[in-house]
Amino acid sequence: MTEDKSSPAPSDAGVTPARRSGLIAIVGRPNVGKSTLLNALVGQKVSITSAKAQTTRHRITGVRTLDEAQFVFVDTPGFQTKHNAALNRNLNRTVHGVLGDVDLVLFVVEAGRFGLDDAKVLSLLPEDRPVVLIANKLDAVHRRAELAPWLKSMQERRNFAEFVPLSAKKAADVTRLFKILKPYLPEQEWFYEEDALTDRSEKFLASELIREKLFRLTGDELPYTSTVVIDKWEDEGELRRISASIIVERDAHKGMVIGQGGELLKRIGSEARQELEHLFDGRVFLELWVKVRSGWADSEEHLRSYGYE
Ligand SMILES: Nc1nc2c(ncn2[C@@H]2O[C@H](COP(=O)(O)OP(=O)(O)OP(=O)(O)O)[C@@H](O)[C@H]2O)c(=O)[nH]1
Ligand SMILES: [Mg+2]
Repeated sequence: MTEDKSSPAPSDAGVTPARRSGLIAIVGRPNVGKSTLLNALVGQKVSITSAKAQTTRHRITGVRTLDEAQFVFVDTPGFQTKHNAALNRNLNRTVHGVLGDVDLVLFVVEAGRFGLDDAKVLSLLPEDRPVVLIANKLDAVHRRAELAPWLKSMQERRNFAEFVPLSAKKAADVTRLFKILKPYLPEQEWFYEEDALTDRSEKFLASELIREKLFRLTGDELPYTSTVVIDKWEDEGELRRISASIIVERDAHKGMVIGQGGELLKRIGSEARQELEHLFDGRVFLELWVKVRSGWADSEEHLRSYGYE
């Protein structure tokens, strides 16, 4: 519970607006920019992003409190329609789980595009909740004239509460989005402290940041079924000593991660370390290993042991 410093004295009643708070799910097919949007809304990176599809694997809560309103956003994995491995079933379960108890849904698509995979996600959204259509990557749309008929066609797909074309990478667009969303938050007490950013631990954020560098620095040959686990974590005053393993499915993948003369693994480690030091505002000693566990992404047991809910 948040300490209630700013609630009005009885004589002020009616002057200070009542507190609002709500749970807002961010859903859409892979790679439409959900996590980029979450980070922009929170004002700090709490969810990793990459040009590869299927970057996000967990539900990640990001919190932003502005005046009397606390926005609790939940980033979700891009909903899978193609593959059916245990990992993908797990990701889809996560999306379903989040949709159960939200106040509002942000359905993210790429502006000007609506495919079968988008339609599949739309069909999962609860009928009885307001859904805001976010048409992201507006900066990448060169024929603006075609957007109006596209938006009109979107109106026929569902009774959307709002239509918001934007770019998650433009600060002014994100500010505008807060104004649009605020009226949808129910009047109720906040769930988090005023300065909370996420419900995730330092350990989780560290493993995710390493995975982000892995995803960003390796080519498309490395299948998305690689993951990162933290093996050891020691705090020595300001210094964090972290030992982590990158888990891949095959020996050949191990070589891809390590690179010629170990160069790539070094770069993954050094970029991850720099970002972790910035995030934790303290020194980090990071040791990285690469291990082969064939079939981990297809085994429910392995998934659980690697932290998949
Ligand atoms: N041009 C442009 N690119 C964007 C924008 N938002 C996100 N991107 C890019 O789109 C790619 C995917 O972004 P993510 O935020 O990882 O997408 P996601 O929907 O979370 O993807 P998954 O977690 O894999 O489902 C990245 O390369 C982003 O930089 C935008 O507004 N404009
Ligand atoms: Mg994501």
